[in-house]
Amino acid sequence: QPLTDEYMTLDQMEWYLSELTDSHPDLVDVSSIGKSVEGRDIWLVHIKAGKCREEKEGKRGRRAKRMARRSMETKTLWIEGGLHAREWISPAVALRLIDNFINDCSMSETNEVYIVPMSNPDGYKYTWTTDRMWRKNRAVISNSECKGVDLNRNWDYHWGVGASKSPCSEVYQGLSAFSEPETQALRDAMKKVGDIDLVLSLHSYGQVLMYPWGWTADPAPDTEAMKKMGDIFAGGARERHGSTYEVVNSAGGFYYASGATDDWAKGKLNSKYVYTLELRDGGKHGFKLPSDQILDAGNEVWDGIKRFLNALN
Ligand code: 0X9
Ligand code: ZN
Repeated sequence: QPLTDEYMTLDQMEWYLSELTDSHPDLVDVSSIGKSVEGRDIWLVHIKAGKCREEKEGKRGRRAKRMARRSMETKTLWIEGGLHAREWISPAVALRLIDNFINDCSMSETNEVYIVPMSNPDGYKYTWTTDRMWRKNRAVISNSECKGVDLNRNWDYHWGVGASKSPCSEVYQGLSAFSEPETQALRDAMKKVGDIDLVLSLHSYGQVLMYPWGWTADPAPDTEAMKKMGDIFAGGARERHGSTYEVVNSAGGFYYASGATDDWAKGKLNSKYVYTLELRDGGKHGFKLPSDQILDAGNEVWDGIKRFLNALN
């Protein structure tokens, strides 16, 4: 089943993911890493290193695999999509990246790839049924009329420094760090993988690639390396359609905000390369990016990731 040029409903995404394992039983593993507030599964797609060529070429592939492995070190990457409900291009691009990694063995043969295309299923569902501009999850907050925690303010790294304590705010941080089952599930799954070289959190919009910290403007470890590799990503992403992605520090170039995936991945997981990527567009359509841009948006990010991974090796 090929991906279409339309945004998928949550049900369509789940069908798509379940078919993936049927058609790629050895290469792809899809597992639930936990449940949302309303009880929906959060799916993790693992595209396993060293399986792609074998699946496509049989014995011949196995030989090619040994050759490829000799010259390259296996890297591990983690891509998080759909944390913010209204940013529809994020899960759409995450799904395209899954497709790209499965079909292009030059990347998946030598890299362990983990992708969570939809991290906030309740919020996403809500944007289809009720409020297209919903951002948070759908947590019920005691003693409040308002619902939802901003899942990108709920991670436990300098939590509470730069986010809202008001449940009615769009950037409500929650009652405590990791109060939400969605962030707990993501945290536990990332810790289980452990050694992750590249963490990429997909958001929209603005076409900006941000490196930590977000909670302070002080430089994070590996800042120079993250900048340099960020520029390599941006160079790749620009090639196909001329789209520009600006590489900036979160707090310095964007705004202060604590409790995001990126700061936790940098500060607690100690991944070397950590980014939040604001996808298309620059502001013309914003969160309501027309679906005829999904393919181009996905392809340019794929180009950037390929450049990035090739430069790492
Ligand atoms: O504010 C956010 O959560 C992200 N932007 S968005 O428009 N998609 O909501 C940016 C997060 C950047 N990282 C940190 N501030 N740590
Ligand atoms: Zn976002």
